[in-house]
Amino acid sequence: MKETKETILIIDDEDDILALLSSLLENEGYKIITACNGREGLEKFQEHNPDLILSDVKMPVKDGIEVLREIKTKESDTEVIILTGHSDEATAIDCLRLGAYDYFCKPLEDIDVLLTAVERVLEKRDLELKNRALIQQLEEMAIKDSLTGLYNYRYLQKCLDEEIERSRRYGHNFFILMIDVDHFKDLNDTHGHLFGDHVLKKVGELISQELRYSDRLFRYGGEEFLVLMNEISKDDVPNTVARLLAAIRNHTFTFEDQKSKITVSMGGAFFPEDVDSKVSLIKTADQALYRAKEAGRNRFECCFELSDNDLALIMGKMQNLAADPAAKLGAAN
Ligand code: GH3
Ligand code: MG
Ligand code: MG
Repeated sequence: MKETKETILIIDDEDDILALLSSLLENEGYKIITACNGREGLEKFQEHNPDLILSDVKMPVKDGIEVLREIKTKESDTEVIILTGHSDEATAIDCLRLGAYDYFCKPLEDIDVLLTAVERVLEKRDLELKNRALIQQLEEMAIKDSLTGLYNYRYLQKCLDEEIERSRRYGHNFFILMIDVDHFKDLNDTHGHLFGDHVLKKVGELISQELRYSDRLFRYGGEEFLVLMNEISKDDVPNTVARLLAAIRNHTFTFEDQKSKITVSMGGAFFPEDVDSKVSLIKTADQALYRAKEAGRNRFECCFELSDNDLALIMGKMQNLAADPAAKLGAAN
């Protein structure tokens, strides 16, 4: 008996063929589902998502070719082997063109040949699925940072190039926010590098929780993060940065038996309002971040004017949230 339990759907309008193939393949350890015409076959396909279909060609209601066509247009991973009468061999060859793996003429002369084909096609499918998962994993690894799971610096460069291109072509603007953990070196020195690693992962999570679906978060470098935001106006900035500053300031980082609180500083810049190239965009946000550090940390700076009201909003919301971390920001307005 086979150990793996792949599912095979057999579609045929001849009861004795269904019975024969079911018993043979069940004996090999496969899980068998049967259908007596194309329409029922497609219903069972939807319901069970089988690994393989063995399908007759000439059947009432819906024939094997229609079954094959529908399955292949659904971009399904299900393989198909066609069973047909000798008089229909030309049609069976058409089925190969439509994506069937193989075909066999009935009556089946050597059942072992069919069993071998079933085994081979399922092995091929298994290998293809594993390869696909591996490629997906490699693609993820190429754009993600291994510690935080956030997008990495290399992917940021690509995204910025694309955003700038989009902005020039369609006139959209976008905003970048550089975020740097304050006195992170001291934190490492006091609590150890592993605690520092935990804080970096958690900061990534805390920032993510405050972002919208369309925002993208990157680990820019050691203890620096960058948020790329589309569809944000200058008026939205104070609210957004206040939320982020507060979320981090109010969190107590706990790892093993150690606890600590941290703050972050932020610098922001809009493209194309503030700058005209990727280099100047990064430089401008970086300079704003530097000014936030110089001004005492735990704050936000940018190169556009923030009104006194905006600043009061940022500080006010931070204090509100510090007093009541559960408070909703919107309520402070
Ligand atoms: P400032 O407030 O001016 O930003 O001071 P700072 O101490 O945060 O900045 P500084 O650039 O002096 O130090 C950053 C530290 O971040 C130094 C480096 O060892 C640490 N660091 C960088 N990457 C990692 C990491 O992956 N894990 C840990 N635990 N520490 C890291
Ligand atoms: Mg720092
Ligand atoms: Mg830094």
